[in-house]
Amino acid sequence: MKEKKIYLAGHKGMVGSAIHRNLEGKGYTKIITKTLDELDLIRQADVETFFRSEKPEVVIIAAAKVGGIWANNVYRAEFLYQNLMIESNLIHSAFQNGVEKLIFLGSSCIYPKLAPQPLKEESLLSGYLEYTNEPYAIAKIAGIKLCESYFKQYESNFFSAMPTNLYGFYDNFDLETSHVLPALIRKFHEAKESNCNSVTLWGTGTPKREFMFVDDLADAIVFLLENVNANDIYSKEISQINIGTGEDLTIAEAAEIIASVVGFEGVINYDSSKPDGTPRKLMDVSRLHNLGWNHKTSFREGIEKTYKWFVENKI
Ligand code: GFB
Repeated sequence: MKEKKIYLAGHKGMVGSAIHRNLEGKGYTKIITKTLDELDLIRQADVETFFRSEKPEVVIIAAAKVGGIWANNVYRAEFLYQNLMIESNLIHSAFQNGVEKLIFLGSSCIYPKLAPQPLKEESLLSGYLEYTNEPYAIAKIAGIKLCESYFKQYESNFFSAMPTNLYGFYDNFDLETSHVLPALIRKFHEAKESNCNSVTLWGTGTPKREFMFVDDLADAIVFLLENVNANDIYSKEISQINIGTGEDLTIAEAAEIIASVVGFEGVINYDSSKPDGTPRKLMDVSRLHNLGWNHKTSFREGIEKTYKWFVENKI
């Protein structure tokens, strides 16, 4: 696999940059990347021209329009349209140009809001989605089904991996559009630095989330690249494979740990006028474990690494 020409779509984002680091660390040298200025993945003709000229042998789709609960709930049309266009253009051009293997990334929000926990791959499409991220989830489910359909109709070696909530280096720390963990890191840091004695978080703090450090996710993706093919997934009557830690905690518990790492000792308040989102989304990762891969970074260790990076790079 190391001799293959790999196109890594979305290499500048938190996930893409982590996969890039992991590939380079393992000795991959033929990694093709394109910035948004060089290639707008929403423009089908440009994507087709790129694939015809570059002819990648492998494609990893880490490019997407992403964000936390507030961004998903507000920019609903952008999340649906942009993610549909990005995945459709990349998956179809990969098929047209005979790409040997493609891995598509989604998110644990594709599962029904109230599906039995932990979430099994088989529970996809078994119930209603969480309202706040329904557009993004529908786009990602469409991408999953597109990969599966190219496999079933043309035997394309295209499959999907569904990571749990992620955090780490190069995350988005904007307080409106970010996911919860970078928002908490920044809120506690700024409160500590300004000697403010209280921080207000969204919702009630009671929802549970599973969080994976992004470098572990990247390692899992490269593990799948080197050890798994589409038939290994679809022959098990599932459409995608879960990637997670198998452990979750409440937002309030995560906040306490982050406050402790940052050194914030004030009061944590909750604004229940803001949405809680889905009550829980712990993924069943037994299939990934049975394949021989496990995460390495504990929650506290990942937060410590991320906070150190935040202080060194974002202040
Ligand atoms: O990561 P997050 O924004 O999205 O987490 P989801 C939201 C949870 O954290 C909610 C609470 O329960 C929020 O009430 N929270 C508390 C906060 N304070 C904050 C804060 O300051 N900022 C944010 N963002 N949340 C996303 C999906 O769901 O998960 C995406 O919308 C994607 O599509 C992503 O699937 C992985 O975990 O609820």
